Amino acid sequence: MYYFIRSGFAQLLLTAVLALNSGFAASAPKAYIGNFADNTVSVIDTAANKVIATIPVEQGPHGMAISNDGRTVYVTGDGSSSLSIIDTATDRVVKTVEVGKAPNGVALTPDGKLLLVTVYAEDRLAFLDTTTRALVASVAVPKPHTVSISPDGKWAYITSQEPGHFALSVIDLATRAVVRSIPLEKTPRDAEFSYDGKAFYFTEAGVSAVQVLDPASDKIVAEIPAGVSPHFVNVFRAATLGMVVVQGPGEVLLFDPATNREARRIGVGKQPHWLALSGDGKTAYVTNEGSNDISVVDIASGKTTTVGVGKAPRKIVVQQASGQASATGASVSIAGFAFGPQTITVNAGGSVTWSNDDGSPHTVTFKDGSAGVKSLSPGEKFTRVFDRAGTYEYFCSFHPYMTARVMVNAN
Ligand SMILES: [Cu+2]
Repeated sequence: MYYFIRSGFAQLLLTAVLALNSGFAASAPKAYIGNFADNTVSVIDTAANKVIATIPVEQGPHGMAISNDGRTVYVTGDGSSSLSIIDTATDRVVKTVEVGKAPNGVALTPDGKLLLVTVYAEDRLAFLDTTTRALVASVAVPKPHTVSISPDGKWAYITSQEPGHFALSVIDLATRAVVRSIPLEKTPRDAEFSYDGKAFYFTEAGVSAVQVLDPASDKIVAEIPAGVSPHFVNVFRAATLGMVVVQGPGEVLLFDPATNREARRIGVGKQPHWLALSGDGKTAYVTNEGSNDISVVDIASGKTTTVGVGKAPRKIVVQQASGQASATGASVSIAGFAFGPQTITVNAGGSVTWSNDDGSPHTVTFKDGSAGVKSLSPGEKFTRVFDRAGTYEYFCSFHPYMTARVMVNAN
């Protein structure tokens, strides 16, 4: 009898633990969608495909970016002069920053230290320090619309929409100066570097094809016929095929980046605007500006699920960390006496590999005393698998100011 009661108590404890675990699962990757016409951001739980929060932001949410650790979302208010900064832990705006009139596109540098903001009505590109959240620089660019940064962090390409002088403005991020301008005949729309930086894709108003530019020569090397009004285009790290959002027919066009040939098409909602990919590369999230919803696309099967959001959804970002880790294994680079990224997220069972890309030896020492590495020489690697959910703080015992963490999500 006593044993029986004990057993019942154990079961109660187990239930409590399971409830906690499902709480973790519910906070797995979220998607953030800017609703241009009602000045809100819809938050979707990608596990349930449900809107779990609606966040008021500045007028005309337009450009969006998410930090590498998935903790911060940046949204410009096209009809304002502000940038809203959302903390994804609470799904609230934690700061509104004055950046200049009619801010459009945004992009984070690969190290996450700077956010570049195109300030359309003031003909300039603003640089925001993401730590202090203060503007630190400004570079003149006529009617700047979108901005894309090369994966090596050296260049920013900006679509410049000044009538009669359409161009891609190229900015050297080390000197923060426009170094050249690539003239275009038509108004440039979206423009993106591929994940490996080998190609640069862009679309133009009135042109039914994607332009493929070789960033080494700044020459257009191919065109991908897309149909009426191609808008967003990119080639993501986690997917083998490139993706184009085609507004006229309401489709996602998939293409082979090696040949620039069409692979297939998947129908989505009305007047699709933008696309974000899950970290594992399996699911695309497409905003449908004309039907006030998003299409959740299973890329392998082409099956889509529709989720209603606010009015005129345009941009979308999706938390990447956990999924990306499970697909490719997460990696941390030790360079310049720092761990990068400082927070890396994996799913339980996922691995993290540290590479010493620095000139001196370092350690990976966990505060809880669990398995790390006592000395990692330049060029060496260390991998650890994380089976249990939790936050693992670590540092370098040679240089204790070098601190970082691994966050492990429950599966
Ligand atoms: Cu060190």
